[in-house]
Amino acid sequence: MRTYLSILIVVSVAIMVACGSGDEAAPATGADEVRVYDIQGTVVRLEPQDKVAVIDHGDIGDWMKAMTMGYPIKDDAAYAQLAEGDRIEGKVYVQGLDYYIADIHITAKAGEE
Ligand SMILES: [Cu+2]
Repeated sequence: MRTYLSILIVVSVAIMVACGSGDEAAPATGADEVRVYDIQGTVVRLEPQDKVAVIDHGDIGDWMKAMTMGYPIKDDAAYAQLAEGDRIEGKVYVQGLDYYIADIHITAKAGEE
């Protein structure tokens, strides 16, 4: 019984160590390097509480097909300029599962061509 318990503890510690080192090793591998893509689309909705713009966009490189989805925008001034219906272009910064839009230009204000 003591032997069984000892093995259980050793295995548990080994698992914890393995998980811990995995987390630490992730950044060093470069697997989560930042990738940058062009995005073009139309603002269909703004969610100011989250500083998210829901954008109906075309294909984004090899990262995402054309769809309508929300993108965080970190730059307060850039976010404040946006209105629903604006056509925009900019850059999507992708790192792992994280992404946001920056370098935004409004190519046509809502209601204009
Ligand atoms: Cu998407």
